[in-house]
Amino acid sequence: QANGAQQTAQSSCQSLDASLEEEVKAFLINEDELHTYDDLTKVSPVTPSTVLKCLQARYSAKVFYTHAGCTLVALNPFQPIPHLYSLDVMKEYHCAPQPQEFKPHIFIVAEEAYRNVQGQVEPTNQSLVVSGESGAGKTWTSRCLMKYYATIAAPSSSQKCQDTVERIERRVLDSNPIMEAFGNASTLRNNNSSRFGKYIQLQLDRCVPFMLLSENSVVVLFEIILLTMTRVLLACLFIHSFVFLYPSIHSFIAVCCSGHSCWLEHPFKRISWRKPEWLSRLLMKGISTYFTRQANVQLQLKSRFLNFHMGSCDFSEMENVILPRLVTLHVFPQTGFLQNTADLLGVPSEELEACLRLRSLRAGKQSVVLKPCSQAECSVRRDCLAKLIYAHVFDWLVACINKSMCADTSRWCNFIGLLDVYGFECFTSNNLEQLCINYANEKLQQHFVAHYLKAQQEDYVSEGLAWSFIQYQDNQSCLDLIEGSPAGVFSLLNEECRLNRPSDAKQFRMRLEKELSSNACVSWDKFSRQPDFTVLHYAGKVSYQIEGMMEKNKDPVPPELVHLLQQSQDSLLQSFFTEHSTEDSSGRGPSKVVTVVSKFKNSLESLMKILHSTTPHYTRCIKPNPDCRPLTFKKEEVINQLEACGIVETINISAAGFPIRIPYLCFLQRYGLIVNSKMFHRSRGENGLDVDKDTLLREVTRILNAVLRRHSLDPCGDAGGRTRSSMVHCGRTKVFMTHSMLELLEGQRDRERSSKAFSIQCCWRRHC
Ligand code: AD9
Ligand code: MG
Repeated sequence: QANGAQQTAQSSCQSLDASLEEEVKAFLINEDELHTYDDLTKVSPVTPSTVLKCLQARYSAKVFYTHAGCTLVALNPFQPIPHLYSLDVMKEYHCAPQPQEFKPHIFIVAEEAYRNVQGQVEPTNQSLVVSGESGAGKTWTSRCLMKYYATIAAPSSSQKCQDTVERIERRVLDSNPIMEAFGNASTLRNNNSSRFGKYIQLQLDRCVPFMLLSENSVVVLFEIILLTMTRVLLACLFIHSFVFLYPSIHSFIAVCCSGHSCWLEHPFKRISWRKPEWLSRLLMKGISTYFTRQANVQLQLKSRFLNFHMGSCDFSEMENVILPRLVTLHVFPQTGFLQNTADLLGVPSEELEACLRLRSLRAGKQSVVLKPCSQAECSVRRDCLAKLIYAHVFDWLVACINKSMCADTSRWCNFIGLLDVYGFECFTSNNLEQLCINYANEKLQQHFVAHYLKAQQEDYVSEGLAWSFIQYQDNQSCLDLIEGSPAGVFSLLNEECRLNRPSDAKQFRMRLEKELSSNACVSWDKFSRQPDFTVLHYAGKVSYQIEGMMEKNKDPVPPELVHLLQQSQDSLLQSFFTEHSTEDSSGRGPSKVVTVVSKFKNSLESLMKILHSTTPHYTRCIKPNPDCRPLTFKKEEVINQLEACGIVETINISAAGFPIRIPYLCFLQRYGLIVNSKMFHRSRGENGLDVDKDTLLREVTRILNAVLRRHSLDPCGDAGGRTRSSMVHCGRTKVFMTHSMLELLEGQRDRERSSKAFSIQCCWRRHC
């Protein structure tokens, strides 16, 4: 009898434990099950380390996508996973009535945006914002998204439609290798690193359903909004890493064309496609002449600098070859090179030499004096010429692609925009490039936070909760520090540049300190060898060197160079500079300097305007190890990125509100035993619980009040102290609470359970 009672007591405890464990999984962390958490916000408690553990477990289980509330986290597998992106998978997500119920995937994001943009009632423009550090997979993800849209647009019906779609798909996808060829480079962090930010609009004609595309109903519009950076970044690459540039910018590797076909020599693969019309025009227009007049020079360059794979394509048989003048210009000191470069540019060699070696100074009103430049100044001029041409070629290429895609901006279209920008950067030495990049990321972070809070707000409002109690850390003061006017780093930098006096880094640092030290986001290291300032970004601290910042900001273009290129025999090159003003015609001095940071800020403002007018979808790409090794997860690497891309910040925001949300019935099932609720036992019974919401709410409130009273907390929530309202709120269907309230409930529940187990044991002993 005694044994029987003991067994009954034990088994009832065991079954209680087993069923409770089931519920624990619903909202408390269970290490063995970590990889099954599809959404990081469900991991509880939500801390950087639990998030990290969860991602690691998923990565080991080869699960690369995870939701984080309204964000998707994408871990880079660094190896092809073909089945993940197959045609069948695309169709599955596209055809599902509720794709959100499927496993997290980039296609869920794509499909959601696609359905929103077509919304029958009120279609809205969509933005897919892909962020992450260099090599994390942003460009890959953007390509995936474009492929998805190109694929799902394929109609099942007529052959004619099929052909049209294939053409569209080809046009959309072809633009990628071309843009990458001209705008990507091999860097230490990523051998196909994008050196420009792009916002691609997939436009959709409102009148034509996406599935029945007419030829012009979907177009790609490239908005290289952050292109200004190209020159800045190139400047950095040129000056500091001569070696890295050459085997890098891929266009300088090759676009090889012959007849109707062309090949792009990509670092990983050779891409061939039918020569698009724009490229034929480009070639006919004679851009090739810049690069090809001296075939022997190219061959020399090829063998010397370029990782050039010609494959089956015979160099001498090529109709046209495009190679960059940048490369030719950088081997300038070689014998005969001046002549070759001048030939390529279609300008007299003596004039080219004069422009590079001599600076014209105005002496009085009429006369001009020519002053020889130092060797360093000559190099700056040479680089400036290269950058200038490159920037114009890039702009022009983008315009060509847009034209070939039939982008009709005048027609009202809905669009899905893809944003692929450079991520937050922090190197040992940071300068204006990093300040601009990190400023852009601050702006995007602010946009994200505002959007995320809005989503939270909507949840609270639909649950009938007030919103005002949410407090969160926004990054406005960091933005004020950078873009504030008149006292902000950019304004002060511009002011300094406009004074047009020899730059003095130490003096400028003193000025910054005087004007900005009231801002808590900046700090000063008095002992640093180089003058610098440290900014506390949302993603971490970054120290910026002041030396060289002013020059980079001015990014001066010697007027002599522009005049020279305006005289070029090549009509295309000449056309690049027809509108380029250097001086006002009266000769009263240089026209107003438009600095790099002003241009950058303006580009960014246009981008933000577009983003604000669209519904955003965020994807955060994570690079799991620095060496791009397949399926390798380095915790330190990932946690840094989680912080840098704001996932931890997102968690903090959610922690500032009521991150724990438990439906009433679940709550009752778990904590009902605290007040020995009858409903608790019924809710756990076979027939479940069938009560109205008010009764449920009353019972939930009884439990909450009991726990609060036990801890001498005021359940009525009056002013002062920790009141109930600051820890828990009851919505229409869920209980919203803080982690500390959860702890109180859990503690109380544990005590109740052990005292119950104890009384069962006592009862059993008494029985004995
Ligand atoms: V940068 O800021 O332009 O330097 P991205 O764009 O973030 O950088 P990219 O998309 O170029 O990185 O990805 C780097 C490499 O990771 C790619 O070349 C792929 O080899 C690899 N990658 C990224 N995502 C995936 C994926 N989903 N599956 C397989 C991937 N490989
Ligand atoms: Mg990229």
